[in-house]
Amino acid sequence: MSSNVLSGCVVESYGRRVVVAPAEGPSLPCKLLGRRLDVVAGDEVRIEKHEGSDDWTVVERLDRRNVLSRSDSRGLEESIAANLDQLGIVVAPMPLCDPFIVDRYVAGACYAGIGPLLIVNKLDLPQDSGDLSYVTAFRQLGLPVCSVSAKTGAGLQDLIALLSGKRTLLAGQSGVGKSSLLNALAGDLIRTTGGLSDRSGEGRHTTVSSAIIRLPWGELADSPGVRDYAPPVVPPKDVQHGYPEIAALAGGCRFLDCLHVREPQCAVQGAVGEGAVDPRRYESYRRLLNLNRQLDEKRGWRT
Ligand SMILES: Nc1nc2c(ncn2[C@@H]2O[C@H](COP(=O)(O)OP(=O)(O)OP(=O)(O)O)[C@@H](O)[C@H]2O)c(=O)[nH]1
Ligand SMILES: [Mg+2]
Ligand SMILES: [Zn+2]
Repeated sequence: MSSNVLSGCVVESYGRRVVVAPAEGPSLPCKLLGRRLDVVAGDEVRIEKHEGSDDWTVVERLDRRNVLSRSDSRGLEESIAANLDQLGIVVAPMPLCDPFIVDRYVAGACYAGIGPLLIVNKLDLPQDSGDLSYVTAFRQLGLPVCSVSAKTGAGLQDLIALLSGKRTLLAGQSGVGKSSLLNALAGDLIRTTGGLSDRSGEGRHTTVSSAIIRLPWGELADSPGVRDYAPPVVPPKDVQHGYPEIAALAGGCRFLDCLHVREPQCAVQGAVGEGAVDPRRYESYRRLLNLNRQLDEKRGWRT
């Protein structure tokens, strides 16, 4: 039996169903061959269609340059999107964002070798709509930070400069305006947006799938809003690599395997005491160290 074979990039992902954009021609809906194939938006794949059939099947995933992943509640690693150049972490004054989630996204991006970028949306809202004071610490870290309004278009030119020539995944809590930003940047696009819930003021989890949009100046991926984000489990000694300002000090610690918690002559604890490391970020590092251990234990119980 003869078959057609193509390769292309996964531009939309709905679990076991994906849409693949081949190098030429229209995008094709495909199903995944077998349960074990881990394929997400951004993956390069090989697809096949058998003679007489209308259905394309993803038969193989090609090598990944990188993958952004998360831990599920059992500590198991789950891919989010692959072959990214940048992670755009979107926050807004409303709904109020948890800076610890931003920290963990930055950590997840660092683990994966993907550059993080902080996008502060809803610049048009009054100054007192929500506390954004945590943003300063990220600026001081040297993280690119861009303030924009998807509604008025303010700051979008600066944002485009940061996104140009790159594939960026937009991630963050529900309702911060990821889909609105995509629509504003892409002009007449199609991503559905939703309001905030009247009762809780949280987002409505409007977007349910990840999709990559190809624009003349770069590629942008929308993703569903999260309630929380936990990076994949790593060895305890590597948690610090999610906090570049902490990892940078580790060379000054007495012990090579210092976790910067209770060890004597620890350069990190010293720097926190002197105010050279943001105390909230240090607290966040310790929380992730704990979470990482808990998830590792859960993962261990399964195997
Ligand atoms: N004032 C103001 N409102 C905005 C802005 N951007 C988005 N919104 C509103 O915020 C709400 C949520 O926007 P979405 O784009 O659906 O948010 P999302 O991050 O995609 O949410 P999920 O898909 O649920 O993760 C909508 O009511 C938007 O109109 C902005 O720049 N200013
Ligand atoms: Mg959305
Ligand atoms: Zn230390």
